[in-house]
Amino acid sequence: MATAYRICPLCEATCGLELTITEGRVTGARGDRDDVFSHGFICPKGATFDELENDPDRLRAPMVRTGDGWHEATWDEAFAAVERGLTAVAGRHGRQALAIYLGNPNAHTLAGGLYGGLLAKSLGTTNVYSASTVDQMPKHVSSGLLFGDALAIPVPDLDRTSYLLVLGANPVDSGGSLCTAADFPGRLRALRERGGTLVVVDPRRTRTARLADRHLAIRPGADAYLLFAVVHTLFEEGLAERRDDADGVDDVAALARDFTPERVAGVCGVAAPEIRRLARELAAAPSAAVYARIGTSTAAFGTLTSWLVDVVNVLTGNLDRPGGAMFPLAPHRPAGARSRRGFRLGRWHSRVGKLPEVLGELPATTLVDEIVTPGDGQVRALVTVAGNPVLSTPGGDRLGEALGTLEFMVSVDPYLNETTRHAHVVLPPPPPSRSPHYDLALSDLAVHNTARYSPPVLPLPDGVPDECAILARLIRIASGQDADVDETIMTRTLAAATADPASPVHGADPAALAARLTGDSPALRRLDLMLRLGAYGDGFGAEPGGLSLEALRRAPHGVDLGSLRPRLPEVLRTPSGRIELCPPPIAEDVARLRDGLAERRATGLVLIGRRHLRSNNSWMHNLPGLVRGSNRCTLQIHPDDARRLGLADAGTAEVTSDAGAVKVEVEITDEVMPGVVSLPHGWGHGRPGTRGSVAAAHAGVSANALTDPRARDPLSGNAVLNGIPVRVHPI
Ligand SMILES: Nc1nc2c(c(=O)[nH]1)N[C@H]1C(S)=C(S)[C@@H](COP(=O)(O)OP(=O)(O)OC[C@H]3O[C@@H](n4cnc5c(=O)[nH]c(N)nc54)[C@H](O)[C@@H]3O)O[C@H]1N2
Ligand SMILES: Nc1nc2c(c(=O)[nH]1)N[C@H]1C(S)=C(S)[C@@H](COP(=O)(O)OP(=O)(O)OC[C@H]3O[C@@H](n4cnc5c(=O)[nH]c(N)nc54)[C@H](O)[C@@H]3O)O[C@H]1N2
Ligand code: SF4
Ligand SMILES: [Mo]
Repeated sequence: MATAYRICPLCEATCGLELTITEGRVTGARGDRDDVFSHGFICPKGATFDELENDPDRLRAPMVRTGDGWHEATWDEAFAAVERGLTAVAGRHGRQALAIYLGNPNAHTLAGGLYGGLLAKSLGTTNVYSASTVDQMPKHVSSGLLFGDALAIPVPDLDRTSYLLVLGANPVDSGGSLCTAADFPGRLRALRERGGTLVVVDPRRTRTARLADRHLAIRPGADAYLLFAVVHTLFEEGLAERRDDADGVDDVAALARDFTPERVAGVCGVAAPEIRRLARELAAAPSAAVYARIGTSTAAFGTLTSWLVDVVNVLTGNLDRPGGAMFPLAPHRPAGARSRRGFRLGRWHSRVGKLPEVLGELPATTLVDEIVTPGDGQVRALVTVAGNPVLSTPGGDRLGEALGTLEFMVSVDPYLNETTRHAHVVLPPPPPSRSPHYDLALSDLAVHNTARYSPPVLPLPDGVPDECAILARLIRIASGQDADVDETIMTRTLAAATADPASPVHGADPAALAARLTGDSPALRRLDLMLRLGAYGDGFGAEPGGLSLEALRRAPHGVDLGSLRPRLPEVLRTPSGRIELCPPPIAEDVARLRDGLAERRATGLVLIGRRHLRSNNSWMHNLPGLVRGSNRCTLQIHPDDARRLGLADAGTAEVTSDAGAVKVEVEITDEVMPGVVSLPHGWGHGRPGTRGSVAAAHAGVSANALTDPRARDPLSGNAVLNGIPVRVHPI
């Protein structure tokens, strides 16, 4: 028996795990007490890491589907089939007929971070889709417009703030998102223990809300109104701070004029004095941060809400100061100012719906239109990597049918699930213990700067590629070029660094530096390069004691790089070099919000989602240790609504929306506010051709049969997943 350390890849909290290895298998997992970031914290998902590793339904070899079903294939056979499939479609219909969907776990793997974007580019198509447009795209748009960098997302300085306002997030169950913080519950308790205040705005009294000083039950979709009224109050009461480095403050004040607390109270279901109190408390607190997440971004006003969060942080003087909302500095990022390229939206549009591009992507909810609508540029082949859009995106069932009509589909995924069952080739990455790990995406969002690297804990069988190698090979196939993508990138990076007078390697010989990179794969050499040229790097010797891959190998519990530090103006990439507090595309969208004030309120029920600690989107329902216990795919409804509709607890209800209908078990609880029902997403298993015996026995229904694929936030193209009008009847 041996122990090994590995960062958990299952949610954004990135806990350090201590794995037990017995006879070449992972047989147990617990929290690594010495981990510099998580200090021993673990949740039930991390604790079932061994079940995930050893799941008998997990694919161990590539699968190729022919007329008579699925066959195991060698890696060479499988890649050859992919090459034939993609080349044939591109030859017949052009590259625009190729599409790619990148799913959420790409944010949690080294492979996704290093190769996901490159794979999309290598296909030579604008049909690029990802889970970002059913998630956080509004935040990218608001950061892009405010700060000039879509990836510059401020996070609440959780450990030092004295006031935290949380909207539409339930980090006690989700682990936190766009705010990487292991042991979020402990950090929230610590906030209260040091005398700080926690306020949670959510239609449900979640486990996070239960930790709070106050819980404000808001009508779904109304957060932009609430925050605008906070902004209004800050100006009206002379509480708004004016920063020297922000433009557009007066324009924001003018826009906020109509949104008085009294006018928005009805829309929000939150009383005007409560809203004024929020504004006053945020302004008066020694430090404060507003943090909003998926309940606010997967909404019709997602971008406006994401923007207002940072507007409040700016106006209360809390942006970029300790205890406020701050910009992390990840170890693989170089410090210092960068070019002020700014951010542009809508550089191209989708063929069918004419929807604008954002960050090189089109809305995931329009992928189905591009597949089913004939004409030049119709999508005929699809690559999916770590995604299950059939369950995860609105209109998923229709998408599933459309996938069945594709001429070719390849999925990089360890499971045959609701999406990958439609593929012709499935390429399974090895279980996580056999791949190296470094959090490229999530280190940019961490509430404390650390550097942590996990080498593979167990060796790969001979001839089996890890996910980095799988994606690199797909890039070679898709681009039709033999050039090594890693070499190209490293050469380019070193050439730029050695030519840059501000770089520690200025004037050095690029080839000599390349020869000094360590790591036994191209992916790891690229990581080494990023770390060494990064903000805390060794600069290839220029900064003794600095970071490198080797240094991180010697620190299995990670390296602590300290609390977040103020970083303005270096993060700003707006052409003006200033914070653009009132960007024109956002200001224009305020008219839509204002119209909503005048609209007559719908009086029926609306649907929201929810997450459970023991679940992870659509894909961890096959682990017995996680699905054990009572049914979790229930429709939560308030006792008053249940009584009115004649619904019984544990009875069955039919839920109908304009998009579809499901039959589901009823759970009566006053955790949800009256007028709101809640159903978790990611269920609806047990379909023919899938392989997940445990998941099939806990099938549930898909919430995305009810969400409407046409409902989007116009600026970001993000799907609206909450606040869906529904009708509920007992069966
Ligand atoms: N256990 C577990 N952890 C996960 C995941 C999982 O599926 N399971 N998924 C991961 C992923 S992909 C993500 S993106 C993150 C998400 O992390 P979070 O953003 O924390 O996600 P949720 O737990 O869904 O919390 C969203 C909250 O928004 C509320 N809400 C719904 N509509 C509205 C609204 O209009 N306004 C307001 N103010 N609130 C609203 C819901 O009631 C819910 O409590 O979690 C990640 N972590
Ligand atoms: N109604 C509703 N819908 C939602 C949401 C909601 O709150 N409500 N949340 C949305 C959000 S925030 C998100 S992020 C999306 C998620 O949407 P998706 O990313 O499309 O879906 P997941 O369920 O996360 O599926 C992940 C897939 O990755 C595979 N996988 C797991 N680990 C790996 C790995 O290491 N490598 C590879 N190659 N594959 C792997 C799994 O087998 C699974 O097939 O769902 C969205 N859908
Ligand atoms: S909280 Fe997230 S990172 Fe930590 S053990 Fe659980 S799933 Fe893994
Ligand atoms: Mo997500």
